[in-house]
This record gives sequence, C-alpha cells and structure tokens, in this order.
Amino acid sequence: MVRMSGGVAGTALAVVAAGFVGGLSGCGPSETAMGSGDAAQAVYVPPGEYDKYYLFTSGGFSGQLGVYGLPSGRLLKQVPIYSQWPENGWGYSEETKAMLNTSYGFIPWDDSHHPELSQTNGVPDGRWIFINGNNTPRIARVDLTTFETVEIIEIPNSAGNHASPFVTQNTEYTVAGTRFSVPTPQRDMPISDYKDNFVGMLSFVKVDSATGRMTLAFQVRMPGFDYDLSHSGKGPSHGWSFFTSYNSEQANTLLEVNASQKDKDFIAALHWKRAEECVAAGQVERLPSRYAHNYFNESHIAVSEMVNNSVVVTPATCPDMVYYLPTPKSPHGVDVDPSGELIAAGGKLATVIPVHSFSKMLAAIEAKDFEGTVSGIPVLRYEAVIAGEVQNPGLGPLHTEFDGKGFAYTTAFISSEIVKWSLETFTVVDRIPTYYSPGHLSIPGGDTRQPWGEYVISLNKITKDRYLPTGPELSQSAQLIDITGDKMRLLLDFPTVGEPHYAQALPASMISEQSVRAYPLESNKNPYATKTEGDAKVVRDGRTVHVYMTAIRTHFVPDNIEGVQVGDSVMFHVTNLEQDWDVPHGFAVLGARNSELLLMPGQTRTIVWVPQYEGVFPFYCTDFCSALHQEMQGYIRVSPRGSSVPISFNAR
Ligand code: RUQ
Ligand code: CUA
Repeated sequence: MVRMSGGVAGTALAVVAAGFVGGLSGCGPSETAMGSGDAAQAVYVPPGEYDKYYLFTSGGFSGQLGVYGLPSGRLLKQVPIYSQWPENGWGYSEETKAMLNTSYGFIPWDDSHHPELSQTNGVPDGRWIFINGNNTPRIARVDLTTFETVEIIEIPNSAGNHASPFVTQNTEYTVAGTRFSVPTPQRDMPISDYKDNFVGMLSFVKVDSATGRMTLAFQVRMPGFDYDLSHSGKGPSHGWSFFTSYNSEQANTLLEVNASQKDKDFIAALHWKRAEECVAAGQVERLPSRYAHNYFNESHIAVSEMVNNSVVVTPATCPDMVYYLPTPKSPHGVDVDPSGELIAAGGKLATVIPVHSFSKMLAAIEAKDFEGTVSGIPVLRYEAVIAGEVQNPGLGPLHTEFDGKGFAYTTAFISSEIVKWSLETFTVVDRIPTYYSPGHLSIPGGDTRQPWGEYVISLNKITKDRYLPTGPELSQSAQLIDITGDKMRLLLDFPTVGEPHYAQALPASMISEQSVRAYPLESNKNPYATKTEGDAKVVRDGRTVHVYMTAIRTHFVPDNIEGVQVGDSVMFHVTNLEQDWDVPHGFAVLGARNSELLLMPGQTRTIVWVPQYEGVFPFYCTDFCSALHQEMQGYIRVSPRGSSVPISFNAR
C-alpha cells in the first residue's frame, strides 16, 4: 500500500509510474477487453439507427466542444467555441469574428474544460450548454437547437477560469471561480507580495431564463487561494455554491511543494442568495473592470460590447455569505449528490474522500461551531460538518458523479480506476481499472437531481497502448462502462478529440426533437442577404467591393465577376438559398488568406478576400452538394490598381 506523505510531489509521480507499469503488465488489453459478444451487443447501434444519448465533451486545448453518440462512441460533431475553425469559417467570417473579441483584443484560441448543460429544477433541460474558457477567462453558451455558439462573455478580475461554468438548479447563474489569484485591480507589483494582495474572485453570471443572455451579476472577493472546481447546491442546498480551493498556503512559487504543506485546504460554501441581498442593499463596491460581451444581434451577426466595471461583494461587508469547510488535502472536484445533502470532495493528495453534510453545515453555522477564521471568513469545524469519509478510495481521487440509485463514482487518477461507493455507508462497493489515469467521469445527468444511471464514461488523460500509435502525440480516450448491475462492466474504448476534461450527457430525444434543420430564408435578417438570384449583384464602394452572391444546387450567382482591382477588399456575402435539411454549400476563392465559408440552408455569411495579384481566380463550392457539385464554380478577374475595367458580372 502506497501512502501519501509530506514529500507529496515526488511520491505522487512515483506512484503514477508504478501504477502504470502495473496497468500494462497486469491488466493489459487482452485481460480487459470484454472479448464477449455481450459488450459488443451493448454498444452496437445498427446502421441507420440513432444513439440513445448525446455526450458533450470539452475540447481542452482545442478550445472546442465534441459531440458524440452513446453507446456507440461515434463522433457526431465538433462545435467551434473559442478557437477559429476554418472548416466552417468560425472566427474568420465577418458574422462570427466578433465572438472571439476580448479585452486583450481578438483571441482565436482557448482551453475549454467543463461543458455544463442548462437545468430547470435541477434537471438538464436540453436548451443550452455552457463551457468555460480557461486561459482568457470566458464562458460561452451554445444553443442546442442549432449546435452553434451564440454568446461569449469574458470574466474580468479573473485568471484561469477553471471553476466554471457550473450552473445553479434553474440556471439562474453560471459561475466562474478564478484558478489563479491575481492583483485586483491588476497592477505592477512584486510577485513576492502575493500574500494578502492577490485576490481570488468568484463570479456569478446571470442567465436570462427566456433568452439565455448572460450578464455578469456580481463578483465575490475572496482570499488569494487557487479556486479549482465548483458545483452548486440543489434541493435543500439550492441557493449555495461550493468551490474547492488549494494553495490556502498562498504560496507563489513551487506550488507542488509549497501548496501541499497543510493537511487541509478549503471548500468555500457561498450563499449566493445572501450575496444577492447584499447586492440589492447596495453593500457593494464598483470596480473598474474591462471585459468583452459578445453575442449575435437580431441579424445574427456577432457584436461585441466592452463593459467597464463590475459589482464586487466582500465577505467583510456581507456577513453570513461565505464559510470555509476544511477539506483534506488540495481538493480538486466538489460534487453535490442528487439529494443536495452531500458534498463530496476529491482531495488529490488525500487518503479518503471527505463527504460533507449540508444540513450539518447549516447547524454548525447556526451554532457558530467555528475553528477559526481566515481573512474574516469563518472556518467551520471539520468534525461538525463531515458526514463521512470514504476509506480506501484509490489514490488521487479527483471527481465524483452519481447514479441516482444511492451510489457515487469517483475517479482515482494515480491508481487509474473508478471507485463506486455507497452514499449511505460511505464504503467502497466496487472498483474497475481504467486506461489510464482518469480525470473527470460522466454519468448522464450525473451532477443533477435526476441522473440517468446507465453508464459512466471515464475521461482518461493517458492513452499509451490503447490504440494504433500515431507518432508521439496520441489521442485522449474515453471508456464507456455499464453501471446497471452490481459490478461495473467495461464496454468500449473510444478516442476523443482535443482533451476532454469533463463531459455531460443526456437522453438524445431531449435535443434531437428540437434540432433546427434549415434557417428559414424569410427570417434571414442579414443586411447583405440575397434572397433571390435576381437580386445578386456586385457593388463597388471606394476600395471595397461587395459581392451579393447566392448559392443553390448547382451554381453561384453572380459569376464572371470583373472590375476588381489589386488591393481591393472583396466582401463575398454568400446566401445559401436551399431550404432542405443537409444541403450546405461551401465557398472558397484562390488566394484567400482566411478560410472557406460553410453555409447552412437559408444562411448568409461573409468572407473578405484581398487580391494581391492581377489575374483571373476561380472560386468554388467546397461541400459535395449534388451530382454537379464539381460544376459549382466561377471566376473573378483582378485588374491592376487604377484600371478602367468597370464592374460587371453574369447574372441570371
Ligand atoms: S479538470 S481532471 Cu475539470 Cu480541468 Cu479535473
Ligand atoms: Cu454546392 Cu457543392
């Protein structure tokens, strides 16, 4: 038995290595592949049939969102969020560029960790999915009728938006806890003055229940720890949000050692309903802050607003708002069970899974059963709030999800396993190896009041020998595990795109039935839309040339465009006139230095082309749309600067 000791970093690494070798020799693929027709049958979705669940995975360093079907593990789509996506022009087209604006300017990349489905009454409602951007703190909202990112809000006074975007039970808020504490407001100061100067901001972003529109409601100024993960209360604990923190040592260097000194760090229990009262009563401070808020306007064109301040609530001026629950040791995940009573923490370096009781917490607050204060925030006595400790939970417990049948499932990163334990007895009842080193895990609805406890998906950080080698970089991996019986049963491995940190799943019918098939042409409000071929035209406006273009099987109008000059900005405004499901057209022009456009039926998008050379350049449809797709092409002539060739084009 390997024990976690003070010299944690070294020990942990050694254990990873040891566990790993064990993984390879002891339980290699031959032993674990079910090998039985059983498992194959369980994941087999016959050709032409649909999967039962959608699984949404974060793209990690790809910045995007992956969409898979379960149980097959088939990749259905990648939704572009924070990273430019040349496949459809996301972040390149004029209509979408502004979505990637930030207070630092245009940023075409981020690191996305946690997809979180919107909820009504604590149950996923299939309306939206939120996902955090880590590096430039942001939250994005994807509309699940179109699988399109429709809004991105930046989080000011924050750095490393990791504890995000977990929602409250009616999606009143999506939250954003800063992983890195920073000087707030930002200023030039010695890093060694970290302690008591750096702030850990916890932000609450209000979500409009009708439209989904996000606004930064308030931020809570907390001590300069690293806030890592979050989950909101539900049922009886609705109104509270819980944030794990590590580095309560407030170290600013060599955190692997210096932030692992204390036996316990904290979960911050934040009563956001109380914070709302303080905000309403004006017990706040207005902080100059600068952040971007990007969304689609009525014309479905992304616009970007810069906001200049934020409302900050401070524990000192809003008493009874926040308490610390001591939690061993450098906790990572914090997960609230379906009843809303139990709060499980994944202490990366802890030897047990501590499970706090919400009702005991309330009683301890009532009785002022504190063991001290940190920066004026009461620290509740551990023994007063703990409901139980799960012994022997595996090494490096990280994240927990629930099956709705009285059991919890926790990943153990170092010992590479998922451990199933009882919410009644806090004892481990089953364990299954995973390949290898799982981070998060996901049960459909597994962080809500109503899990669909059929599968758990293990999201593994390390793949090693599981698939055919692809050079030094291997894909990350998910594993589908059946949890309907007493014993967990491995069914399927499937590679994933990017690095899925977390994933969420829900029954497919909650989304598939409202999926949009085409955008109605008559409600296309893009000012550059061309709704009939007769309206297609080319118009010069100074050094800009607007091409109002239509696409339909199997031609573009206009064609044979002349009168363009070197150095002009040619704006191709292309409208797809189709109104059938699954008939996109693409548009690409030779020498374009951005990307193609991919146009959904009824949609208008614009790409700018600045010709650098004289000549005649082809453009064509990139999406094989019909038997005459290859014929879907045209030419544009580029004359020298100052040429007298007039604007002309072939119309219909
Ligand atoms: S993380 S492996 Cu959510 Cu970024 Cu835990
Ligand atoms: Cu349109 Cu190919």
